[in-house]
Amino acid sequence: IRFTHAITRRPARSAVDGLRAVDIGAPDLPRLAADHADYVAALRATGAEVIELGPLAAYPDSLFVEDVALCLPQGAIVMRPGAPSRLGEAAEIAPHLRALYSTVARIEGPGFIEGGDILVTGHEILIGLSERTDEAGVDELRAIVEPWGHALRVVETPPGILHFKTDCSLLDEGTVLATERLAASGCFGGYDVIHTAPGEEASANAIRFNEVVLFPAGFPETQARLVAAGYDVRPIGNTEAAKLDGGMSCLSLRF
Ligand code: CIR
Repeated sequence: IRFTHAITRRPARSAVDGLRAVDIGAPDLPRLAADHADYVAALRATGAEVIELGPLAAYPDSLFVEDVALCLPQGAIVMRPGAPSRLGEAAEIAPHLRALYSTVARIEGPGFIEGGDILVTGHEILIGLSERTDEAGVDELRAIVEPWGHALRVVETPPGILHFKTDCSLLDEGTVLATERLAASGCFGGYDVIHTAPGEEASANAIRFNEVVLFPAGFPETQARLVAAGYDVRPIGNTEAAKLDGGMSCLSLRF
């Protein structure tokens, strides 16, 4: 939850063509850009250095940088996205990671793994298998990070949920925010869990970043639960990224 850096990528105009499970219309580009700018400002306000990468027209989903890498203290790992249209984003992020890290590993395949399925907590790395992340991808990641001292635990992302972290977030080393449907799978044994309020499942994807919690605006009951638990909540507009199934965690790499 303590970070000195974040990497973000500004949305391209092609974001209107981004992947979405249910089409409720294309994101409004000016609003998407404004929300993205608010997000970057909130990260910067904590004192972190935010590296803003330029838009990539060829990759409509490239604003969701979280999916293409995993940043750990020992090094960075370039992921291998399970969405064919996103595979090329991995090569785009790699040089930026090499500029920041002396160790940059890469998932070579044939497996797939996306950062949205990976929750790094105070004592382990939780990975949800999903439509985007398979056993072979996890095995390859394990071979890289176990020698670095990380324990991996593999769980299932419930069907119909894009990524494991679509439905959960880390609030502090031992506390998660999660939907009831995900917590019901039993994957958070040993953690304190704050549930999203009924009907506010779309607010489960938040991020703890230094002293603040970046949280999608428009989910008052869940926000009140976080405030009552003592968190400093910064609501950020997310209506447009949400049309592409994106949320707070997807928009940055944090390290
Ligand atoms: C996708 O389907 O890949 C994008 N439209 C959304 C990615 C969201 N990323 C995340 O949850 N980490």
